[in-house]
Amino acid sequence: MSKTALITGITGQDGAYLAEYLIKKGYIVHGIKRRSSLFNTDRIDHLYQAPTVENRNLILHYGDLTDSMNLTRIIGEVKPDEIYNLAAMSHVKVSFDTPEYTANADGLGTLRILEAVRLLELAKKTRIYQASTSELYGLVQEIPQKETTPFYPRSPYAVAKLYAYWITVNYREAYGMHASNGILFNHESPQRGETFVTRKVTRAVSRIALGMQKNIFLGNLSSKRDWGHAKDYVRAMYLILQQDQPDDYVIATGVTTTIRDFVSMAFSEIGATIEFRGSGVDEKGYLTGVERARFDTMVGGDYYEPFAARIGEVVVGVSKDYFRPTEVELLIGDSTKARTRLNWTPQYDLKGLCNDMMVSDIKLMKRETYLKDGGYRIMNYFE
Ligand code: NAP
Ligand code: F7E
Repeated sequence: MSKTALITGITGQDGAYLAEYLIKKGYIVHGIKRRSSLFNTDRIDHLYQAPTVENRNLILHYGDLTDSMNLTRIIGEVKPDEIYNLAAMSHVKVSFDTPEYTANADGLGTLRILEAVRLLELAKKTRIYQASTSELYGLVQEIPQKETTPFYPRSPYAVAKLYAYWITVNYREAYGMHASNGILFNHESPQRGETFVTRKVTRAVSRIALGMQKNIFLGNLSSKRDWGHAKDYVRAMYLILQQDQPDDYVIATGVTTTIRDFVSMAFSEIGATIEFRGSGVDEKGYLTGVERARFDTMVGGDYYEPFAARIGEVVVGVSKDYFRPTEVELLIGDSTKARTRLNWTPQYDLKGLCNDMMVSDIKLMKRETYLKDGGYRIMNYFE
């Protein structure tokens, strides 16, 4: 008998990778997607099966984490073996603009799922994975951060996720539910949302290389993140739910890097070197050189001359618009527990991740016509 999983947030980065992973393992996957005035299923279109297909292994339901009755009905109908609660308003900076909604979706949304499972008397059958986050550590109390490190959230997003973390622990202890938190550090991929910093950078560097954009403006270049690949991290989610006992696990690479160094790394993927000069909002990144062979391989010989002509120019700027009211300056995770108990190890290092994203974005930028919708996409750079 195939196992049945229900994924909230299936249209997001992690939801899409997890759905693909579970389907390959023989699962029947149900996903909750929000109604949108535009198509919002790009990331899972390759997995989609029309309702007319018999014995489907991917079934989508309309729903929302703010709608208890909807969630209870879906969980009651699907009676999943496993629920992966990945849905969230996941952008830290946007959470300062939409704090109440973020608390409702990210905090109470988790409670709605746990309570639905309990009321439907599925507590003994259904295992629950809660998408917890390294943002819980915020103003870090220990370096590196592990499962026992005290939390100190620094945004409405993180505070909402703090509630979600503890309500998951509470339902586990109060009702004996198999409910676990994955405390995942930042993970990225070619499917990463365009307004998170790594993807913003790989998209922009690709467009600069192709002559479609002059420069990129960023916020705090000095904050440090422990970045892994989403493909590795969804594997950890699955492993957490396969354990006999529910528990909480840090998932991280153990390597931390500044935003500034990630920008240099993205440029070096196309053979270019950058030098940063100045400080604070006056800091700028200058294009100082380009290695022809590497550029030709990654981008294409046709684009070399106009790009090389820009040596000496500013390609990276800083804008105060991208700074947050309170920042998380340093994240670096210690995932010893996951590595020993789950036998989890990441396959990608940061260079491999950056290469994967750059190859994908150069291809994507070459394909898309930005004359048509460029304005709209450039607007997104301000988030
Ligand atoms: P993402 O790409 O932003 O995806 C979020 C998903 O949640 C999307 O499918 C989105 O739908 C859906 N969603 C948002 N609000 C919803 C609501 N009210 N009701 C139902 N669905 C809703 O995020 P991700 O990077 O895949 O992250 C997955 C989860 O892990 C999130 O909970 C995030 O907070 C958490 N997390 C992420 C990271 C990371 O580095 N990626 C690290 C730690 C924890 P639309 O597609 O319609 O917007
Ligand atoms: O920012 C700095 C920014 O938005 C990373 C979410 O998946 O991971 C993610 O949250 C850093 C911050 O991710 C820009 O100030 C500089 O220090 O890519 P981000 P995040 O805030 O770490 C955690 C684990 C989650 O749980 C979240 O759901 O980069 N930064 N300049 C910038 N960030 C953005 N977005 N844009 C900039 O221009």
